[in-house]
Amino acid sequence: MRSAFGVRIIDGAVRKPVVISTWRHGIPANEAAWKILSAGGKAFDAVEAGVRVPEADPEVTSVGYGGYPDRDGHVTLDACIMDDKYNCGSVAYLEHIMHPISVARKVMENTPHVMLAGEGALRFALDNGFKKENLLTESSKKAWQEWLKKSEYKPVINWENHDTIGMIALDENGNLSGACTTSGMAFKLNGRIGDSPIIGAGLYVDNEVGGATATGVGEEVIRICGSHLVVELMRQNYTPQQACEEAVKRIVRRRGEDVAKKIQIGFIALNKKGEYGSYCIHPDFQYAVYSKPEGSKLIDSKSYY
Ligand code: SD4
Repeated sequence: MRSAFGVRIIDGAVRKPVVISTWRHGIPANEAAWKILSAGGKAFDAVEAGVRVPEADPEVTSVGYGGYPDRDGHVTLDACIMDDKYNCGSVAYLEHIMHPISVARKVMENTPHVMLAGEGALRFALDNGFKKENLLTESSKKAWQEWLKKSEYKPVINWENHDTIGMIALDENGNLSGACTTSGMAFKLNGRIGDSPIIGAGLYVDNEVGGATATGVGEEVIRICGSHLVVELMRQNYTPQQACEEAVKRIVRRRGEDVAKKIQIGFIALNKKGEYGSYCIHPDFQYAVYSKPEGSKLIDSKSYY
C-alpha cells in the first residue's frame, strides 16, 4: 500500500535488506553494498564497500579520486561513517587518500576520537597503511584552470547530476548503518569543510529509528543539523518521506525563498521497517535503491519547487 506521501508501506512487515544512496552514482555503489547485504553481511561493511565505488571512480568529479579541487588546486576530502551502536568516525580536509571513508572507519575503530582533520588525518591514514596518491586527474585540473579564468564562486545546483554520495543500509539482522563521502563544493575556499563529515549534519543513524544523509550546500545542512533532524522526526513517527520534506521545508522557511531558489539540498532516509523516502529543493535530484524483490532502481526525488 502507499501512504499519502507516496512512500511504500509494506503492511507492517519489515523489508530487509535495503540500501539507498544519493544520485545516479548510487547505482553501482548500491550494487557493491548489495553483494554484502544479500550474503547476510553487516550494513556497516556494506555502506563502506558501497561508497568506495564512487570514491575510486575518476569520472565522478564530486567524490574521492578525480574530485574537483578547491580554488588553490587541492583535492580535499570529507567523509564519515556510523554504525548501529552510535559508533562513528570521520575525516575532514583529508588530502591524497583515495578512500577517506575507510580512514573514517579506522578513526572509529582504532582511536578514542570521532573526527580527525587535515595533516593529522593524513598522518593517521599513512600510519594505518593507506597509500599517498595524487587525486587531481588531468580533466579535473583542466576544469579548475578553466574556473580560475573567472574565479567566480557560485554553488551549482545539481552539479553534473552527481554530488556527495550518502548511503544508508538495513541488513538481514535489522541493523542500520550509514556512510557519506565527498570532495565538497567544487572550487571552495581552501580549508572549507562541509556537512558531509559532520555526524548529525551530513549523516546520522539511530538503530532504534532509522538513518538519513544529505547532499547539496553543506552550510545550509549544518545550520539545521539536517540528518539528525530527519532521524528525530522519524522517531516522532514521521515516515522517511515526511521527515525529509519537513527538513527541507525548515531550510526554506528559515532561510527564505531568495536563498532557497539558488541552492540545492536533498535528504534521503530509511527507517527500521525498510521504508524510505527523499525530498529536495529543486528537481533533478535522484536517489538509488536496492531492495528485494525489486532489485536496483533510480528514483526521482520529489522537490519543493
Ligand atoms: C558539501 N554536501 O561539501 C557536501 C557536498 C556538496 O555540492 O554539497 N557538494 O557541502
